[in-house]
Amino acid sequence: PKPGSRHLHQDRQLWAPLTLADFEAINRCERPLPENFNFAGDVLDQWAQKEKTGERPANPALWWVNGKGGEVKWSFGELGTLSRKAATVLTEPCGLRRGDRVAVILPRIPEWWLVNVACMRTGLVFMPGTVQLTAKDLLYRLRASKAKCLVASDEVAPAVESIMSECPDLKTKLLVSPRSRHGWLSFQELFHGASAEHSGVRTASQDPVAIYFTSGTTGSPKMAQHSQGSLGIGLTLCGRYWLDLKSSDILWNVSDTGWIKAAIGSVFSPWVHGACVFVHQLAQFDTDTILDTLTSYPITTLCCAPTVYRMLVQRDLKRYKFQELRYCLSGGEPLNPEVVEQWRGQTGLQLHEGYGQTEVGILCANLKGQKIKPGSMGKGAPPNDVQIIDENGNILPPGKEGEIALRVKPTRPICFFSGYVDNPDKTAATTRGNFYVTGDRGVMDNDGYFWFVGRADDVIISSGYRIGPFEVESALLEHHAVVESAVVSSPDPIRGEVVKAFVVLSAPFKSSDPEKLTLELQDHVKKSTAPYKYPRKVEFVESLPKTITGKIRRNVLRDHEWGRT
Ligand code: BCO
Repeated sequence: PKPGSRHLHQDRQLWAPLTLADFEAINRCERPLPENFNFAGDVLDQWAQKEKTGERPANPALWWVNGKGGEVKWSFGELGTLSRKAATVLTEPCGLRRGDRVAVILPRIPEWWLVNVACMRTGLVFMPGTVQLTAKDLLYRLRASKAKCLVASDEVAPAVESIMSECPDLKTKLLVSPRSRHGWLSFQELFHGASAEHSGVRTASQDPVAIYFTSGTTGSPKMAQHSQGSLGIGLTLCGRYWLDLKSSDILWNVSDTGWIKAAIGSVFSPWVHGACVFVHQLAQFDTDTILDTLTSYPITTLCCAPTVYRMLVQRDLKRYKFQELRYCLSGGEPLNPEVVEQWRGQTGLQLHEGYGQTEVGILCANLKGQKIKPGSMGKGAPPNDVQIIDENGNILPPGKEGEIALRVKPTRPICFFSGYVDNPDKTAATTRGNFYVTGDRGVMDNDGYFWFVGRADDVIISSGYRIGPFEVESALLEHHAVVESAVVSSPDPIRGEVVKAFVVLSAPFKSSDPEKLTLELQDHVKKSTAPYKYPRKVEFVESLPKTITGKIRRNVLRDHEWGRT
C-alpha cells in the first residue's frame, strides 16, 4: 500500500460496516460523520457481501443496454471485481496517485461506471463531462483543474489531441474504444491484463470524490467539489424519501454522464440502497426509444428532466404498456403543472418533482406519500432546512418572494459541497448569514411547499442545462459578424426556456440574409462551445440596453421576452 493508506480489508476487521440506518442517522446529525469513508469499500462491497448471503434480491447492480442488442448486467460482486481491475489500470500503467484529478468524458457506456468506482477506490478525483464538450471547453477544464489523466471515447479524441500541447499537467490519455489510437493508452487492452487484486485506499469522509463544472452569470464555469461523504452518505435520504428506492428496484435515470444528476440518480442514491441502475446508451435521444425501453424492461422507477416528460406527453401514451413502472420523478428544471396532469392522466402515475443543484444535491422534493400540489417543487427534502430569505439573510414569512436558501450554519448538511476549487471568493459569495443561497427565487406557502419563481441572476436553465450567458456571448463574439451580444432566457413550450441572443452586427453584415446568418451563428456557437448552449433564438438589433456605466442590462431584454414590465 502507498504511504498513508491502509488496506481496506485489514480495516474491515477493526470495525463493523456502516448500515443504512447509520447513514440516515449521520444525515440527521444524530451521529458524527465517520473520519474515514469510501463509497466503494463501505457501500458497494457491502452489497456484494449481501448478494453472497442472499440478503439482497438477485437484481443486477448495473444493467446497461444500447438498443442494438448490446447488454451488460453486473452484480455488485462483478462490479467489485471489474472496478478493482479498472483501479489497477489507473494506478499502475497510468501511475495515478490519491488526490490526482481525472477528467472522464464518456457517453453512457459501462466503462463510465467502472472508472467512476475505480476512482473512488483509489482516492482519485473524478471529473465528469458531457461528450458535447468542444476543444475549447476541454482546454479550459484541463487547465483549470490541472487534471493528470483524461479518459475519453472516440468522439472527443480529436478535440483532445488539438489542445494537448497546451495542457502541461495532462500526463495520460486513456481511450475507451475497441480501436487503438496513436498517443493514447488503450483502456480495453490494459483492463484485459489488469489484476483484480487491487487494495483500495482508506479515504477520509472529507476527501474529494468528484468535481463538477458549473456555470454562473459571469466568467467560465466554476469547479464545484464534492467529498466521499457528501455524495456517498449525503444522498441516502433523498434515495429513500424522494426516489423511494429499495434493493429490488430498477431505476432508470435518463441523464447525461456529465451532470450531478447522473451522480444522484445513476450512482450514489440507487447504490446506497442496493437498487439496480438501469442505463440505455441513448446515443441519440428520441421519445420512441424511451417508450420502447419502458415497455421492454422491468424498470420500476423513472427519472427524467421535465423537457423529456414534455416531449413524452405529446405522444399517445395509452398505447404503451410499461412493464413494471410504478414511480416517476423529474429534476433539473421547473416542471409545469399541465405536464404533471397529462402524465398522470395518460399513465396513471404521479410525477414527483425534485429541486436541486450541483452544490447541494436535492433541496426540495415531492416526497413519497406526500400530498402533491402540481406546480410546486414540494417541501424541504429531509434533513434540509430550506427557507426563503431576503437580501440580508433574514427568513421571509410564507407568501413572500425571496431567494431559496439552505441553512448551513451552525451545522453544515452532509450533502453540502466542499466549495469551488481555487475560488474562495466565489465560495464565500454563496453564503448569506446562516444560509447557502441558490441564486433561485421562490415562495413558500403556508403549508411549507416551495414554488419556483426564476433565477435571481442571468443564468439560463434550458432543458435542464444550466447555461451561463457569458459563455454564449464569448462564443458569439468570436464570429466576425458580431460586434456585441446579450444572451438571455426566452420562454419555450418544450424546453421551459431557451437561449436567446440579441446581436449587434458589424457593418459588413448588416445587410446579410437574417435567416442564413442566424444559422451560421448557431453553427458557430455549436462548434465553439458545447452545442446544448447554442442560441435557439437570435434577434438582430441596432443596440443593446446599457447602464450609464456601459454595462449591458440583460434584465431589460429578459423581462421583455417573458412579457414582464
Ligand atoms: O435540438 P437541436 O437538434 O437543434 O440541437 C441539439 C443537438 O442536435 C445539437 N448537437 C449535439 N451534438 C452536436 C450537436 N450539434 C452539432 N454537433 C454536435 N456534435 O445540440 C443540441 C443539444 O441539445 P440537447 O442536448 O438538449 O439535445 P436533445 O436531443 O434535444 O436532448 C433533449 C434532452 C431533454 C434529452 C436534453 O436536453 C437533456 O438531457 N436535458 C437534461 C439535462 C440534465 O440532465 N440536467 C440536469 C443537470 S444536474 C441538476 O440540475 C442538478 C439537480 C438535479
